[in-house]
Amino acid sequence: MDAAVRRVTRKQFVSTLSAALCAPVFRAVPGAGAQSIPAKPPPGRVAAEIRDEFLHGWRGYRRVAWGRDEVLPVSGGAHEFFVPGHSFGLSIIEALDTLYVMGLDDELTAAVSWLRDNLTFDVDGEVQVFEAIIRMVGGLLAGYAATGERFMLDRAKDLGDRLLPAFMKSPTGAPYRYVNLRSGAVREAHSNLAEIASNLLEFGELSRLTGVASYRAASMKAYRAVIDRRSSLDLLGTDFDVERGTWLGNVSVAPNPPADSFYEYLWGGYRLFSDPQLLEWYRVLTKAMLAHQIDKVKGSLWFRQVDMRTGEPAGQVQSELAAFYAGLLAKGGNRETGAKYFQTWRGISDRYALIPEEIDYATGSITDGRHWLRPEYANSAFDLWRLTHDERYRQAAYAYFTAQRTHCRVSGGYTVILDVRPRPMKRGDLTPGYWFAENMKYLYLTFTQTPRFDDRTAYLSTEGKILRGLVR
Ligand code: DMJ
Repeated sequence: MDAAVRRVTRKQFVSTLSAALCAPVFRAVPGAGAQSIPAKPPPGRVAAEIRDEFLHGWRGYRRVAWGRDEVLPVSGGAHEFFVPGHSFGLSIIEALDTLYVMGLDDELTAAVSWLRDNLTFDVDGEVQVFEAIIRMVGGLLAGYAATGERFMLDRAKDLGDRLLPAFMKSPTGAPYRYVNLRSGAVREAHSNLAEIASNLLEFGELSRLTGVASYRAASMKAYRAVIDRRSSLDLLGTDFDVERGTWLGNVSVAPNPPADSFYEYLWGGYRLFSDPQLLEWYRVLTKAMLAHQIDKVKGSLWFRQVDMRTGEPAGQVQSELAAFYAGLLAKGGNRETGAKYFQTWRGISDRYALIPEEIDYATGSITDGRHWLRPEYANSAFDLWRLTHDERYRQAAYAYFTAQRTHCRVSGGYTVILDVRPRPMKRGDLTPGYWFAENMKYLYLTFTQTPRFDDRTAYLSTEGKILRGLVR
């Protein structure tokens, strides 16, 4: 899948908004309602089931796509995520710390050995800066924390050095979207919030571990470039010209993509590096979002799109990717609002079994029926479980897990779904790397305790990388 397809742009939002006007009203899909999930799923048994399913997907990848970026589990093919014709073994990098916490040590040894022998970033190819940082820099840092293998830190640093020109060559400090790993040539000044700032956790850790300050400094400069241009209501736009330092449009789509992890990394950055500036920014921007964007429809809580200058409503579309925000709100101290937002998504999960990519909550219609094996809902269930130990979050996580097992499991692993409405659901042919990094890790850690994961100190990135809290 093309990298551009994965993130929902504001342009896509506008087009789905108009498409939604002609879409049918929400109807329950026959057989899609809440499954009979026990109120208290037995954690030991469930953790074993989750580990088994992770292994099923992993063995599918090993069998036909070992060393390639991502597996196509239905056709038995593979594809490269970043550079056509060149593999970084992305799924291996994505899986490292999941293999570790699940105690799959032989698999981890094979993964480490493949990376040691094959991974190089000296490639004459262009990568998307945001994806390279959250998936590969973050994955290697988590792999280093899990194994102590120094070469992983060295390669994370090498990659970080090759990505830095995207920040350094920008007049504002907000990074260009693409960089050539060998030449340092940059491209695409029209970026967005998530891509500009979802690097502070990885670059901050890289600075901490290497003693080189420039990575974290670059991330902070990128944040400042955008936040200094907030509106008088303390709202941000979504798309941003990193050369001119101007907004490309005035609509705040947060917490939807492509704004989502911009907010996640303010809180995460504060937690990891104790920087009071990040806490202040998080508080100011969150207060404005809660004041202007909350929308209550038939007992459910959503976040509407608004004009950043006036707060006037500009849309009522919600992406599945926004589901992460329930957990973030709770972590940041807005526990009740986070719990209500999670409840909203629980309703969608119960209705369709699997959460579709995008819905128009005003008309009650699906505007994009795909289910891309995304982890955001499981991520919030995990965050809320860690904070509250309320069994309802385990129950929600187990329902999500069993629905994926029912609808997405194929003999070659797990696949994305093209449409969640028909029965049987219409299947695609891809296991995204983040399925190995995120879904199965959040689910597993929701149901089990392992001495390898210190829940009190752990902090996970937007790609589910355990940057702090792994114990060797
Ligand atoms: C992942 O790469 C990360 O969770 C990112 O923050 C958003 N998109 C995907 C999963 O949906």
